[in-house]
Amino acid sequence: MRPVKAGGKSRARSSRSETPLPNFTMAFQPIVDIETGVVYAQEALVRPPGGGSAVDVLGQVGRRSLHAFDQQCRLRAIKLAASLGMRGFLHINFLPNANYEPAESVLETLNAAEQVGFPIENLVFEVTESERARDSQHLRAILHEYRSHGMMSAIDDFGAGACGLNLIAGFQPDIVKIDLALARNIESDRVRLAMTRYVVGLCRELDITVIAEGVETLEEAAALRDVGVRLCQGYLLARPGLERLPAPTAGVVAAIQQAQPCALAGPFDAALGEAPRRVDRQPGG
Ligand SMILES: [Ca+2]
Repeated sequence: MRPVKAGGKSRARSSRSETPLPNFTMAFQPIVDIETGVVYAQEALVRPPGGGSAVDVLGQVGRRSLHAFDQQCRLRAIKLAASLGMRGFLHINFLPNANYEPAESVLETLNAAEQVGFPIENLVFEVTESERARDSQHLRAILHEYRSHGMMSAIDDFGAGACGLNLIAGFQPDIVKIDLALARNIESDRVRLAMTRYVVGLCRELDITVIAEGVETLEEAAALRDVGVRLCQGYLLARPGLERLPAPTAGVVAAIQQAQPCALAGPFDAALGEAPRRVDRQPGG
């Protein structure tokens, strides 16, 4: 791939940062295919150098430093993932409210990936609903720019905001991550089960991959399995690992596969199950 030069605008923006950027590193948390046990992707999460909460780092980032910090985060994530020999998809979070210019935003990412030989097509950018709602036209332009370079996008925390369906109407992401609040105790909640089943059906029809996040118990995982969710992330499968790529907890995938059917879920519509699924696309590189 041709080297890409970052524009002067980007440097100017970084240099007007008001506060120095805090020290930070990255943890990774896997997204696991519960049908095969394969790690489908790893999500990069900001952490203080010795471990702890992302809030401890983000609280030190001034408003005018958000963009520079966001760029640093993705560079760090890509470089660290490459140095750890990551093979699958790498999910990176868009920092809410960072000021992006579509073309500019993509250049440093392309440069970083190229520097360390990380395949561009394995990058997935997660955007929260709230971020999209703030300025959906602008964000759509950014996501189109990323897509034009072969990168993927995911709507994060889907279902947490008020306008999830409007988002999908305006821009079809590659991936939808169902908000962890929908997974909580889903096995005993007819409403959450129905909503999740609906999202799964909708996404299959639109060729969008579904990921359930915040999966904490075997019962939740079994209920998600029974409404057709195949990709799961959460403490049940693996906690985030500081500067390492965690594998799923030993035996957990087999336990999910063998878990009793969820009594409330009922049989999953076989016709839906035959639709093509983006999960069949394997990461390159
Ligand atoms: Ca996320």
